[in-house]
Amino acid sequence: MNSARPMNTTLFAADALLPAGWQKNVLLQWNAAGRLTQVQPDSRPDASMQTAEGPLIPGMPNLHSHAFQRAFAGLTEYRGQAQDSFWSWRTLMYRFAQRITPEQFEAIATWLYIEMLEAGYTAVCEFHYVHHDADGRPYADDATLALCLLRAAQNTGIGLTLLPVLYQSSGFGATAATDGQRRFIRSTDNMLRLLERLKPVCDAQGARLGLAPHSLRAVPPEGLQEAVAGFTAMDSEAPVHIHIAEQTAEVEACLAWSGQRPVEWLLNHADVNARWCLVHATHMNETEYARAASSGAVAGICPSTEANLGDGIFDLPRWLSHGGAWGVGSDSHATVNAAEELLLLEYGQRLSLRQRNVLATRQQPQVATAMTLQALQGGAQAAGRDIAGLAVGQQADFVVLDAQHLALAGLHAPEMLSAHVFASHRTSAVHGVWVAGKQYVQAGRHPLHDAAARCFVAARSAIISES
Ligand code: NGQ
Ligand code: ZN
Repeated sequence: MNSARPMNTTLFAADALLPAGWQKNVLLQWNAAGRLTQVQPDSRPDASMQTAEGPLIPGMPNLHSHAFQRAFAGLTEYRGQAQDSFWSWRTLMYRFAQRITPEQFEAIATWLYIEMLEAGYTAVCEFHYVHHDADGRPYADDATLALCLLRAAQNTGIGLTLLPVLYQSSGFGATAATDGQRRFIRSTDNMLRLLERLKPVCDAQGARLGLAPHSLRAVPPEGLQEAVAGFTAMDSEAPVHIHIAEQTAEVEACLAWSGQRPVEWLLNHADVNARWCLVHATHMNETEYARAASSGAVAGICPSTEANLGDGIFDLPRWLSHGGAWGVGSDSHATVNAAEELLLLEYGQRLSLRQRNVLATRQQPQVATAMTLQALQGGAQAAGRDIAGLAVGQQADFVVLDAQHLALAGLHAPEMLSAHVFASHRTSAVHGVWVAGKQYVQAGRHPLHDAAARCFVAARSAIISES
């Protein structure tokens, strides 16, 4: 299946957001491999050239996704016990995860990736941990569910970083995994074999293969050390993602186990560097902020999920004061919208600091512009792919906003992006979306939108009706 339009290799935009900021009359040109070969401001369109319908912005990488959870969004927004929490949500999520078939898994991911493309994401890092069948037995082909994700990315056009997850224990101190975790569990050797099996498949479709030790709760020290070492021997630059310090109970349990906080423990026991993405590093002390930021690791912030699960607020100004890189993920997909994640992230900072325009910088006073450029850099680094924006050599991944959309009409380009992020509107201003130089979204819609939506609803209905 190929859902892209015929190849056009140039586009002219009256306004485009380049790494150094907004530029006028930008000519973009890319090669057959979808890499930018020219990004030329102050150029003139010739009559034959396709022209963007509004401001052109780089496509946003989504650095953290558990695709199957999209079908679970909205299903736990009721009180189930005296005090619901991350942990009570997790119990329900496990129950949901136990029932999904490979066909349903692929249908959910396919629809989700279409939603992402239509919402301004051009790449996704899939933190993939449902490996086995409903009874916890490996599929005849152990890569079955990973291949569903690869096909979903291929069929929709979104760029993929596939992060198979190592999951071995239910808590600190290598406590045995629970029955609810039976679909997730693998030995370290088995994990390395899966990575070897997936590497050529990823390479063939331009996906990046990484590794995700789930968390310090789920991976004992030996597994962490051996898996990272084994994978590094296979690819010394590939991304490594981990959930860390998301909940205060997790910090306390880590202290009780090791005398160290999770981020502190990780920095003391692993070679954390620019390959790493620390997902939900929400609870750090000052020393951890300083050390983790200067390791070069990306902070993976998932504003809508972190709000939905009651995690806490990441101190982004403090992280930035130490030179930290960051990006956004949609994680449980309570929200699937790149602009809304930026909105929620800035609003969390405003609410906690009682200030406005917290994430503006001296060079870039426009908050939405500053955040887009920073999240793009961090997201591209976490994805381990050349998707860091509109510069020669990077992949031609970009989004054109509709300058005629009511929220944007009559504004200058930087304000159009501000309105897109902050002047929330019932309909999106995302108009066209290109990945590797191919257009996958036209007039706000992906060609597979209707068919994929139907399959998603059927899959979700079937899963729910089993309960
Ligand atoms: C996950 N999600 O793996 O889907 C986790 C919950 C856990 C988030 N952390 C499970 N948001 O962390 O144990
Ligand atoms: Zn997660």
